[in-house]
Amino acid sequence: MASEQKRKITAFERSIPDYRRRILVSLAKALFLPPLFSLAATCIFLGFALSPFPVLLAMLSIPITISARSYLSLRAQDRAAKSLDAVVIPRVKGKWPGNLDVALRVVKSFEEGYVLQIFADLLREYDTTTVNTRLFWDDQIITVDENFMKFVSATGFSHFEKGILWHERIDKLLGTGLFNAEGELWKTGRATTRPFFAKERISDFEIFERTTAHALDLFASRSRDDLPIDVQDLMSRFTLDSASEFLFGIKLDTLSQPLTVPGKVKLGPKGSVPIDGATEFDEFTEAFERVAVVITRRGTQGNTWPLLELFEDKTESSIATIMNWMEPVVERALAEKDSRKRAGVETAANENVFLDFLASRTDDVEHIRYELITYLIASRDTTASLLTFVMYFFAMYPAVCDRLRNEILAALGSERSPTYDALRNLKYLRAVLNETLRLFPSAPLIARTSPNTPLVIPASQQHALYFPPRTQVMMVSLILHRRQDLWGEDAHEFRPERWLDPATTAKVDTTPFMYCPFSGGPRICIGQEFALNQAGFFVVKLLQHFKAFRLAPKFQPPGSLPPAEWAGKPGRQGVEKIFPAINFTIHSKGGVWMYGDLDDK
Ligand code: HEM
Ligand SMILES: *[C@@H]1O[C@H](CO)[C@@H](O)[C@H](O)[C@H]1NC(C)=O
Ligand SMILES: CC(=O)N[C@H]1CO[C@H](CO)[C@@H](O)[C@@H]1O
Repeated sequence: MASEQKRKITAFERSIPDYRRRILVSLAKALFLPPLFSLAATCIFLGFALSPFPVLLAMLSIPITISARSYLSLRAQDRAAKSLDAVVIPRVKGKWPGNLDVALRVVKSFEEGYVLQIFADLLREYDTTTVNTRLFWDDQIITVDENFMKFVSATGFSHFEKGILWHERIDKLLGTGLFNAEGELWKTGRATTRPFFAKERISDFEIFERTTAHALDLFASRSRDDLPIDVQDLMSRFTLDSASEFLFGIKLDTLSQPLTVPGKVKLGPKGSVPIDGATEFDEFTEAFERVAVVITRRGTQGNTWPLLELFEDKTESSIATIMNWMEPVVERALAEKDSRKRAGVETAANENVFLDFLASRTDDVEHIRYELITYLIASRDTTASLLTFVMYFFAMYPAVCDRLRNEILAALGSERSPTYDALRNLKYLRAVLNETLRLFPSAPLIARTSPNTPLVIPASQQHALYFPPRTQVMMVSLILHRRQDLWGEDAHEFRPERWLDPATTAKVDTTPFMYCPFSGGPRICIGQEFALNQAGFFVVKLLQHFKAFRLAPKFQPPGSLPPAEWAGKPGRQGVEKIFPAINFTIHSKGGVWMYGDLDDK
């Protein structure tokens, strides 16, 4: 654990509402006010008689108030919907108060079930593509409806924000960064960074070359020793090293740190970790990994996480380490800009580095730091997840691997690196990436919160839907991407060939939100092209050197293989050879251990 570090509080941070206050106020409202009122009322009307009656009534007043409030708010919603000529979103009706039984089902499914299956099940039970879970008497919308998602992300974009729950969890880390910003701040941020992702810049593949070679060397040397490697770990080092290089101009060089050893790992928060618990990353990387774990945990705990952090903000020490590490890096870039300016040089020496690009546009150290950490988070696990699942599919479907390999070798031979244009011409490669992101979209859940006024949402169902005010909606692309009514009977199968069928691409073109691994609308992933280029580049080099892949289930840490009872279940659950899980991004429990067969030309 990092020692207590001091850091400067940023200007942005001073505007963040205090999560402790929010949770204490809502607890007081739910747990203390009703009994207090009830006691006061009994005293006033019955006098101070010492009897069990007022106490009993005071205790009962808590559930009574909650139920009454919930009942009144639902009836008010019903009336509002009617007056707006919309229908209410189907509500889950559990057996226990507050749908506690459903909540337990959700928790159990997140721990032991197939990834997000619980949501697919609920939607099927209510025969709908949008449902209101009403967990703990709260509106919480889940949707896999392409038109609903189009409204939230694109046509009705201006109505939605990331919402208070999101900001409470993550503001301190991401601050004014693009991923986190709202309104005008977001607009300016987007316009400023947009040019960095222009075609000229992302066609320069030199930055991918060295890191790719390094990662493939590690894989190859394992293969020569006839040992498996955890490709999920390999890919997250690969993407962290590449991202830090193009973002900060600094190599974190996690690929040079000792790899996890086959057979000597246990389950970690997001893959395999060494049994003896030691990783040897530098201070920054450690803090970066640690803060991601806390923020994800906050997400899975819902809006009650502040209860566990009443006395200590568990992100504080990691954020201090991260910010203190970045400050001199940013200061140096700004100083270099100033000295260039004094020397009369107009442009930055190397605007291929995001930091220099930002430094030439603003002097705001705090904002630059927030942008850097934002882009590191947004680019790292997402691309690693895509590449990990591509390799998993190569191992599962060797015919796909062979076909892609033939395409690559025919176009580029076994050595030549692809250019931007060469990549674009590899149609089957793009089909494989598309298909992988269809079944395993790296960021499978996107949340938005509605404004203070109710909305009417044009959905695919016959009638427009009433959307309650100040309510969160979770858009679940993973389930949407597997809907048989949109994708056909074989929706659960990995079949890249579907993308070569003009009927599929035509349908995707006319129904854009049926496929949205990068989201859509104004907040569509700004790094989409970059990610596809980086992933495409890596896959080309991979298949130039390796001809086949085999999973190594014996090396998965205990508890990370699909449970026996999954076999024979419908959809992907019945065929999966790994245990997909989500912790913000999608990954494989315990990593993906596999052998690679080198092509010894
Ligand atoms: C396979 C890789 C990737 C996938 C699947 C992916 C997916 C997504 C998705 C779904 C969003 C929308 C999130 C939301 O609105 O809540 C998003 C936003 C974003 N992505 Fe990506 N991403 C990937 C790679 C990257 C890369 C490589 C970068 C940077 C170089 C990047 C930078 C961002 C940023 C900055 C945003 C926020 C944009 C905004 O709010 O305006 N992403 N990404
Ligand atoms: C891949 O998906 C995109 C939609 O994101 C589509 O426009 C494109 O045609 C697809 N390409 C291939 C080759 O599958
Ligand atoms: C499904 C999964 O891997 N969940 C993990 C997410 O991260 C937390 C720690 O932050 C783990 O406890 C979970 O097991």
